[in-house]
Amino acid sequence: MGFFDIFKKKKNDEDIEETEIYEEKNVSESERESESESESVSVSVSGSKSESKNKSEKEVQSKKPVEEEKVKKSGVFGRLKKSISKTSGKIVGGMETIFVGKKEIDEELLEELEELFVTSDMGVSTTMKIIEDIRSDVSRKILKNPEELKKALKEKLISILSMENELVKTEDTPYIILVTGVNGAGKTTSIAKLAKMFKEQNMSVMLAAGDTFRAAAIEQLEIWGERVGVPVVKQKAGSDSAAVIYDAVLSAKSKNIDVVIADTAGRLHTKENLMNELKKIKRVIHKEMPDAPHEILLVLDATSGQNAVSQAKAFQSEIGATGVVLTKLDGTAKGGVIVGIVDELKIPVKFIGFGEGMEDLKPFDAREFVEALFGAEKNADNNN
Ligand SMILES: Nc1nc2c(ncn2[C@@H]2O[C@H](COP(=O)(O)OP(=O)(O)OP(=O)(O)O)[C@@H](O)[C@H]2O)c(=O)[nH]1
Ligand SMILES: [Mg+2]
Repeated sequence: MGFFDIFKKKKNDEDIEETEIYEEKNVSESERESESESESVSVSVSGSKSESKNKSEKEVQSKKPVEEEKVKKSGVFGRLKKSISKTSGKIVGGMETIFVGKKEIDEELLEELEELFVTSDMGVSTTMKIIEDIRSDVSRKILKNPEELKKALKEKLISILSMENELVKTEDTPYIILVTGVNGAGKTTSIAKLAKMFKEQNMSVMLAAGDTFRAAAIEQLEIWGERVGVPVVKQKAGSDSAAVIYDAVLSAKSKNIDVVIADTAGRLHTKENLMNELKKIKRVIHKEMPDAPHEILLVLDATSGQNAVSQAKAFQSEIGATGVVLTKLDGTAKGGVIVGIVDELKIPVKFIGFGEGMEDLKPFDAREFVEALFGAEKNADNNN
């Protein structure tokens, strides 16, 4: 199943308008067949596009030609690796420094590692867990030297971060994503990046300017909407956020839009106001569509380190979150916070943001992230 296969197979295939994607993209017959083993169903995109009811599901998978995808992937991996170099320097560079000249794993080494992980924003409880595991493996002679320890730590990080993180699937359309988070976390920018990503998956997108607290927030979303080429539903500043988002849901329904991404305020007069507003938005959407919002994404700024964990705790208990978008991983050494977020809060990280550009957001992949952190090319690094 692909990350973006958000629509479960509908009960009645007749209801589904399939869109001929491959004709537009000029993909050869053989490429069509080699792609996509996923059994998910095609997505209703836009009524105006040509239909092809008799095409098999495979044929209408919204995927790009394989080669193009590969090139893109390796480009993204390179950028990811570069952009998380400060976090990598802190965690992996720090480990290298600790390991210099060490022939065996002693208590001093474990204490130094413990300090390194705590100061890398992984969080105290997660750090303690990792160190305890290592201590036990050392005493059972599973880990015998620092080289083995380094490999074990890498696998440990992958295993902590490897949490099921595909987007929640639904039989409904439109798919509703509510984007929350404190001000400045990167909500609006991430919404634009997400909209672009869904568009590239051949899904139609509509944005809802639910941050009605500031006029500038509405304008900012409109500008992004224009750049990405997606419609934005808005009202004037000061209007009811839930009403704006409700309008967007109705409008998306009537226009057969696939995905609605709703912006929300990051700050109101009080934190209580903010949480109440978010709860109201949830209720209003839920009334119209019982399974929606399908995703409540919490946007967290990696540069805020452990503060991001406290924010996540607050949003988690007040409104629930189906996933985290961790932004600004570029230019910070505090990216280790991702380990604490997943381990302590058990909220999956669904996307990571690593730059201000439109391409600087991607679905989170634990192994890829840790490989990037350890500076090794994915696949080139065989079994460690
Ligand atoms: N370097 C970097 N900057 C980012 C990233 N994501 C967002 N930003 C920047 O962070 C700043 C705030 O982003 P916004 O998207 O406006 O944040 P917001 O959560 O919508 O903020 P409010 O609307 O004030 O609640 C902007 O200058 C963005 O360009 C990222 O991944 N990396
Ligand atoms: Mg904003």
